[in-house]
Parts: sequence; C-alpha cells; structure tokens
Amino acid sequence: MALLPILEFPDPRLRTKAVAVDPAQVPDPVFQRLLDDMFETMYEAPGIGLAASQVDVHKRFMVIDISEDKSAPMVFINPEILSREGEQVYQEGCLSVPGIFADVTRADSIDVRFLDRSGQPQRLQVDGLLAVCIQHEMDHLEGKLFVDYLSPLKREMVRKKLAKQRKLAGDAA
Ligand code: GNR
Ligand code: NI
Repeated sequence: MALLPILEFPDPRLRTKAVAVDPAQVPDPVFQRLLDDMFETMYEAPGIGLAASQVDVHKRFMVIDISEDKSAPMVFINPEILSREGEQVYQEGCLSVPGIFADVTRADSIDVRFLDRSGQPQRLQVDGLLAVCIQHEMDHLEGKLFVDYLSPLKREMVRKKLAKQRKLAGDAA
C-alpha cells in the first residue's frame, strides 16, 4: 500500500471534471490497489472521505468511512443522486483545503445509486453526515470545492491563508 499526494486548493487540477469508470475495469488489480491506497491515504490524513480527483485521478469514484474506528469502509463508483430531500447545515472541512472550516447547506437526505468495490450495483437512502460526505465527494468529481459556496471575498481569504501556511511550512512541493 502507499500514501498518495493530495492536491490542494487552488491547484487547477482540482477543477477537472471526472469521467465515468468503465465497470469492466473495477475488478482490475490496478484499480483495486488504487482503492486500497486511497483508504490508506484517507485514514492517515485523517479524513472521512476521499474523492479520486483529490489524488489527481479524474474518474468518478470515492472512498468514505465515517466510523470512528475504520470499521465502515465504503466505495462509491459512478455515484448518481436519484433524489434529495430537506436541508442540513454542516461545518465542513476538506483535505484539499487544510485547516479551513465553514458551514455548508446541503440536502438532508439523498437516494444514491452506485457500484460497490466488487462492481455490484447498490442503492442507498442516507442522511446526516454520510449524506453530507457523499455530496461533498460528488462535488469533487465535478471539479467543485466546498469553498465555492463561500463569497468570493472569503474564498480569496482562504487562498491567502493557505499560501501563508505553505510559506511558513517551507513548502517542499
Ligand atoms: O475529512 C473530511 N471531513 C469532512 C467534514 C465535513 C464535511 C465533509 C468532510 S469530507 C473531508 C475529507 C475530504 O476532503 N473529502 O473530499
Ligand atoms: Ni474534500
């Protein structure tokens, strides 16, 4: 297994719109290893979700585990939201926008269809944090970040804060 580098805002590669995964490719050991590497990267960060876009793979899938003990790994391939209900506000963070947190309003409950890591079609009705996380990851696949929901002024403040943090850290990359 391997840790993968996570792209950070405002890297333009995060704006790439991901393309569908070929279902025939799901059993491929190379794809399965990428899923394992994404879980390892997400757990190490630590985070509760990671979209392929964040590791510079512009295909429509993500890994999620909202449990506190790494006990509920979930893979969503070619996810589609079939319906949305209600609204919830959650204070979101993002591994691609480190150290920044802001309230985002999203659907409270969603009906989502996807392929799991064995390529089997699944359909789930979810709410709460899992619904937030799926919507956050699906935004990544569209090239969208949670800071896009902020005003342009606040987004510019975020960009400057990250640039300053990187400068203080002596940005190796
Ligand atoms: O680790 C993460 N936590 C989080 C908290 C609130 C709302 C969304 C998230 S997803 C984030 C990991 C990440 O950046 N996924 O793209
Ligand atoms: Ni994110």
